[in-house]
Amino acid sequence: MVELRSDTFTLPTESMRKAMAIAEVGDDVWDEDPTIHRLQDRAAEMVGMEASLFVPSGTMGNLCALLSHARAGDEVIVEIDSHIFQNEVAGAAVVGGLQLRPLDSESGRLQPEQVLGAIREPDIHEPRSALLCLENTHNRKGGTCLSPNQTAALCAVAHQAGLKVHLDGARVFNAAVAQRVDVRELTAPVDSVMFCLSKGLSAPVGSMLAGSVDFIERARRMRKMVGGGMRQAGVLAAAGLCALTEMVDRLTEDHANARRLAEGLQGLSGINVDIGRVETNMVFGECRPPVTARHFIDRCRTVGVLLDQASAYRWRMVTHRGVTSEDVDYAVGAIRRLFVEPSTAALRATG
Ligand code: TLP
Repeated sequence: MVELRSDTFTLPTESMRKAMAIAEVGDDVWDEDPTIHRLQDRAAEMVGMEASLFVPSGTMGNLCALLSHARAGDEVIVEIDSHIFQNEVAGAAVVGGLQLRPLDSESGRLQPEQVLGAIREPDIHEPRSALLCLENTHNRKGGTCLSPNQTAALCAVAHQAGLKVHLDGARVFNAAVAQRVDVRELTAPVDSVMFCLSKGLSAPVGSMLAGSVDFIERARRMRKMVGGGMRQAGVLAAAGLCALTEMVDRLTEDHANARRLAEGLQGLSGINVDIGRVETNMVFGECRPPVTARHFIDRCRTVGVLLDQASAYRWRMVTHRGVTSEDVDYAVGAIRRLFVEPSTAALRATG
């Protein structure tokens, strides 16, 4: 099977398994796990922040960030297709009493004027604008990148009006590697950043939330509140340390494979590939009605290619360490054959 559903399917490396086996551990709720301390120090340094916190998932990292920056009744500006708005089970509203204000964008890049227009003046009738959330890379808009300049311009507008900025940087290392910039150029202007160890970086579990010492102190309480205080989790942090030291540079391979995949799938009569948005490790595309994404995905599974559904007609493929360029060539060949075989005439007939 060629696993293109998500980079969350990456398996831990040999060196991670070894590091996990010998990790020194302690009770992290008591802040006494030495391996977690090492990971938190290293992560904070890499993204240029004062401190960081190991959290079980990206979703919990984002939630702790929102709860630490804003209070019930506040408004949080988000991009309409952001993970926080679309894929986090309304946690900000349920747990935090926060109102999310979604703004649409072309390819996931909010414009500073648009953000400025959404920031509220103090008014007794209105919620307080407290926080702007960015997402880099932007998942549902295609794995697209915000540049250092775009990030800085958006932060300037928010900061000027007294808002904080949180970056959902689940794949911020993909963004940095793709743009050949130090990740700090993408994180320096924001007040907090969450990034995932468990996606392209291949660790089995965990994400990091980074920011100022004060912010991380609040986030630590929030993590405990939502049940994310873990005990001897240094076994997981050990894998996270390997992820940060050994897995960042190789992300370029995933990006090259995504491009190879997108180019290979171009020109088929039944699907459109969003080739213009392939900037990192994701390839999105659309089926032409009446063929639905579900139908296409089911057919691909029969030839050993697994992909993910994004909406009724849209699908997503994600490259990662578990997918080689040979796997990509196999997937392209197998999918192309689907469009010409008589048994899959339904796909062909849509051209
Ligand atoms: N994304 C997952 C799914 O939830 C969609 C994936 O397969 O891509 N921010 C962004 C931008 C994400 O893409 C994700 C996960 C998260 C946050 C949440 O991370 P986890 O899964 O660790 O809670």
